[in-house]
Amino acid sequence: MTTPSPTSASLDALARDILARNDRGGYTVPNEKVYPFQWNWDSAFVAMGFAVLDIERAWQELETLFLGQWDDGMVPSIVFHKPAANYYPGPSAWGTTHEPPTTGISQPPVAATAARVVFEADPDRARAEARLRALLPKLVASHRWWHEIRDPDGTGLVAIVHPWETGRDNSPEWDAPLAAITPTVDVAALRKDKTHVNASERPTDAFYNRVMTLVEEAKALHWDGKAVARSLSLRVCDVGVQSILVRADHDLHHLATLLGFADEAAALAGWIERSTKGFDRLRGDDGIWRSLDLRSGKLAASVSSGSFLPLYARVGTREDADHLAALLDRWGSVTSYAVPSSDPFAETYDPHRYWRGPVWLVVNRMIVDGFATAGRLDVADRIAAQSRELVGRHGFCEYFDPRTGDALGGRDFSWTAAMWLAWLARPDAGHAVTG
Ligand code: 9WN
Repeated sequence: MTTPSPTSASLDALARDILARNDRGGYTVPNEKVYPFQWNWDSAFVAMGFAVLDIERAWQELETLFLGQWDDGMVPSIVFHKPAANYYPGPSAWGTTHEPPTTGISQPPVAATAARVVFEADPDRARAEARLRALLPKLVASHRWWHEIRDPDGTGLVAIVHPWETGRDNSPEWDAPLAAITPTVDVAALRKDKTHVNASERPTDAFYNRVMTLVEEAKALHWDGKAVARSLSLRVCDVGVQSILVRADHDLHHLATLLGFADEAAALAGWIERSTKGFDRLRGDDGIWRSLDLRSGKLAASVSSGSFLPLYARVGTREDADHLAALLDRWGSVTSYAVPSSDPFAETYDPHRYWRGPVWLVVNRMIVDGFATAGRLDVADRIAAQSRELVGRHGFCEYFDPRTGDALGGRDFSWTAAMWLAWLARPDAGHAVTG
């Protein structure tokens, strides 16, 4: 006897239930066991999910995230609103001074794009304008932080100084930059993640020792933004963060113009122009965009799901989209589900280990937007159909095996549920995340 596949309505109900269970009152934890705090880009995607359920709650998700914003504009990767013992590195490992406690690094800036989604979904125009008016200066400050503190020489390429800032933590793109670091700490025994998730699906101890070495370096600089940007042992332009930022610049520019924030709109227009040109330096000889090690000057040896994101940033032409579609077809000859987080033909590929192979639906959401906008609706539809099938067959897990679709990582995951509600359950909602 075969198990009947769940209906769209029952998946909707499950997704709503996951968000309700992971709601901590004003913010949502990505997963109650593995990640018990508020994460930056998770919350932005979750706000898109709430936008179809409860607009008030969607605004709150973003507002609560910005309670963690630093004076220099940075929005941290994690806000530790309440203590929880089951995560390492928790507040004490970071040595930062903000209240509520936070990490000292950021994450892909999806928040402005999410704010546009929530704003456009809000049926109460007066409320929407009031909420956005309050949030907009904070969003602009966070973009200024990326474009100025993280690009101190105005090159048009923003730097990440820690792999966790990319959100694609252990992607093979960071292998070479990380290999240049001599670990000064051994944190293997402090890790909690391996008690919740199979160790073969998580980053290695060697990775953790190096990334925590970077945290120690930043602590010694008292987390001074400019000093951190210039002198940490890792400095990379992640094609993913660069793309997500430029896309969010476009969304924020649209919102600033709409609400009459003229100076902010002008600043955003300047950043968009400069950063769009920056993408030229990220192209490999084969025309595919890659991350760039800003210390060694070398492009990443491997191609990742991040390489598709310039289309989401509205960078590139139809020809670029065709070229990337052909690459995806090649990857599809050895996988069943798009988009593997890393090149399945590379030696570094691992279909189970986190960002070295598995499929993540939030990244698929952005890649679909990019292909559709560049005119490749066929590719966008195919990725969306495969994403729908992943959830229907394997549930709302953190990430999926690109060959079998098997559920990996944490279960009952907030952003996977949000992507169902905001995107996959609504095939009529269009392909683009925003306008
Ligand atoms: C470190 C919460 C986060 C995501 C990241 C994902 C993972 C954390 C970890 O979980 O990172 O920030 O401990 O592994 O890589 O993208 O935001 O879901």
